Amino acid sequence: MNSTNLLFIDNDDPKNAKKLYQNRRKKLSKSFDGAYFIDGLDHDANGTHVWAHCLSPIFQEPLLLYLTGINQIQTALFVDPINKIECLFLPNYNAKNAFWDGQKIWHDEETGSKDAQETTGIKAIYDWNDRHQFLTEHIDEYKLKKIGLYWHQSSKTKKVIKDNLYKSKNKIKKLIPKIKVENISPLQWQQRGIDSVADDKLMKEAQKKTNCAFKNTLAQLSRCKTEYEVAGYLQGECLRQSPYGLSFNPIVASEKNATVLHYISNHQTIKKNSLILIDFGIRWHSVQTDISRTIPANGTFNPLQALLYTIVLDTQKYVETHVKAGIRLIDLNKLCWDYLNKKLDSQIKEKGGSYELDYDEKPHFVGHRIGYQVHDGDPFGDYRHDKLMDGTIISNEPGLYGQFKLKLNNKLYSETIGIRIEDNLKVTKSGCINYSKSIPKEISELENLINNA
Ligand SMILES: [Mn+2]
Repeated sequence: MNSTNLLFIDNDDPKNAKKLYQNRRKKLSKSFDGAYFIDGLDHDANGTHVWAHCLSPIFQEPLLLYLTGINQIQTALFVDPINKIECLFLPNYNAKNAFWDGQKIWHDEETGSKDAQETTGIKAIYDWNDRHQFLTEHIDEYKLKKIGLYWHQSSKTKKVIKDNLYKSKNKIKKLIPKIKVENISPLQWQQRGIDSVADDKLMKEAQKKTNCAFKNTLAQLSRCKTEYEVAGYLQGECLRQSPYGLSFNPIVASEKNATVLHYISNHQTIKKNSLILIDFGIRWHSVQTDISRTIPANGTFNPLQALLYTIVLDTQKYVETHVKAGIRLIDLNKLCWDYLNKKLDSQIKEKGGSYELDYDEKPHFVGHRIGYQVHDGDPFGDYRHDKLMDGTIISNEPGLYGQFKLKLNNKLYSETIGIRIEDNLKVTKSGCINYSKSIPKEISELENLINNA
């Protein structure tokens, strides 16, 4: 199996990939102390919305990817550590399907699923369609008392997300009513929190690629009259760096559009004197980046833009000095916005200026976990209340959104502005490693890059 077909993510280390995934499965078995079953997706994004035809090089549920590396739909995993059984459920070989969409990692009776065994290192391969029958028989035969399943439920509010994972859980509960079902969600999030990426090497490569895409886009900035031209160069540059594509739809928002946090329409004409907020990232094997930079469209920050930008940049640096294992994201969040709001008072209000923010105190969280999902961690954000662990990757992304007025050098400046600066950090025992530190963000660096392109 050639990893470039993206079906088995070997993290550029084909020799050790099987071992990596095996160790993760073992670790989860150990902490759960029982059998678990992870049901994958039946169809990809285009299968749910047939009209969408979206570009989506990542197809599978992130936990299944994390435990197997298999990036294809109709895949499921069952691990029973007590009886030493580990099996994969895969799509049944189908010549017509292979003709239309290419090879998959198949269950293939004719070859004894040899390809799948060799690729994944898992010996027991079954037809995806037989997974429920298999579970029923296995539980009966080995008299299992409990099974671990995976679905999204907040441990704080008990709220659930009624997606395919939830439906799969309900189906199994109905099918095998006598077995006790436990949610392995908290355990796997904990494990993924300190082991969300294969290693530092990939993340460093990913950041280097992100940096290239950003700099190459800056070099084209003077040719762009619209946000979508910038977005076009940016996406093209990202895709030139990685066949795994972008981490998410990029945001290219000029002037007041940057005050819309998830502005992705990227359709407007860029005014010459405005700032452009760019939020984007690439995927590289299992690793993802999530970077924001705010740049002057004409290559120069005006004095008020520079002042506001510096407030955000100083806040980001201040937050970074507080990141280390043991602190919680909610603590960093408080530090961040207290610092930024104080700076606004001392540098705008007390200097005779005025401002109006588009929010009360905090526009968004200072950061989030990054892993197999670009927004990793439980989707309810319960993890923000937990102490950060050594090895967790987080974003550090203060922002400022609103209307600002200030007289500087005897000239009144007025700006409707959105500024966000985002880096990716790895939490360590003594502090953090800033993976994104070489991606330009100082005012002089940005101005030089744009003007000397
Ligand atoms: Mn982010």
